[in-house]
Amino acid sequence: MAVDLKALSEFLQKGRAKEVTELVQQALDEGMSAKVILHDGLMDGMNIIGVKFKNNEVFVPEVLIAARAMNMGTAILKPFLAEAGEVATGKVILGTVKGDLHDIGKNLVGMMMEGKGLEVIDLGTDVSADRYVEEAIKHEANIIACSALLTTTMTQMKAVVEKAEAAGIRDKVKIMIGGAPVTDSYCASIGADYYTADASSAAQTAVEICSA
Ligand code: B1M
Repeated sequence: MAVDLKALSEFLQKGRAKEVTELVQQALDEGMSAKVILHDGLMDGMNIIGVKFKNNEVFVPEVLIAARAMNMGTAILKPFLAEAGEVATGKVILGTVKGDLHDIGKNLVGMMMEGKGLEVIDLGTDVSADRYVEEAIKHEANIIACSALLTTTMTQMKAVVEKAEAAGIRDKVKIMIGGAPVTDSYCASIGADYYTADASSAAQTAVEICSA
């Protein structure tokens, strides 16, 4: 019987990692597209958790176990999320900004970029502006990519732009930003180079930067 993506979403909401990974694998085995599994199963579940979290119907521990199940599910999808098409070369320093521990969106951005052939140096979460810049210099990166999920931490992106300027690398590195509270106008206001709304367009933009 075909995998029920609603069931996948519900297992994710309950943080049932074992069932989530089994259903993701089964859906792939049945030939379902990785994008459909991601959007209609895993992300659907995480969106529902987000609404419940906001309404105080679930709390941090439940969200954490759901996030763990999400990361385990997306890890299985990783090789299949790579879109066919152009393959680019270039280096990206990726991380979630200082004070911010949300990593699911950032991980998706990394997977999509790797799928396009880019080398991604993932610094993880809670990354200081200094660290982004140090690593960009060390690896001679083409791009610094910053993710933020909190209105209180997105301001760190401005610090990254300023540190890159102060270190004299601003003309060598493009700064990409994204995450739920981030917008195009915020990007322009802090002097970053590109805002993209989702992981797929982030990867596409990174390819265009590296091919230019
Ligand atoms: Co948090 N949290 N959280 N949380 N959490 C949000 C973000 C929130 C909107 C929930 C809510 O109130 N509805 C709210 C933020 C409110 C605000 O600032 N406006 C919130 C809050 C308040 C908090 C805490 C402060 C709660 C507390 O402790 N009282 C706390 C902060 C901790 C910290 O970071 N210091 C906190 C903690 C957590 C957990 C640890 C429990 C957990 C994170 C676990 C983890 O990531 N490993 C968590 C989660 C899971 C969420 C929600 C439910 C889901 C986020 C997520 O992973 N979404 C979230 C509610 C929501 O978003 N609906 C919420 C799925 C993911 C695929 O989407 O990350 O948006 P997203 O990524 C998207 C795009 O944004 C984009 O691409 C992805 C899609 O393709 N994108 C980029 C992301 N980065 C990009 C970079 C790019 C380009 C695109 O270029 C570089």
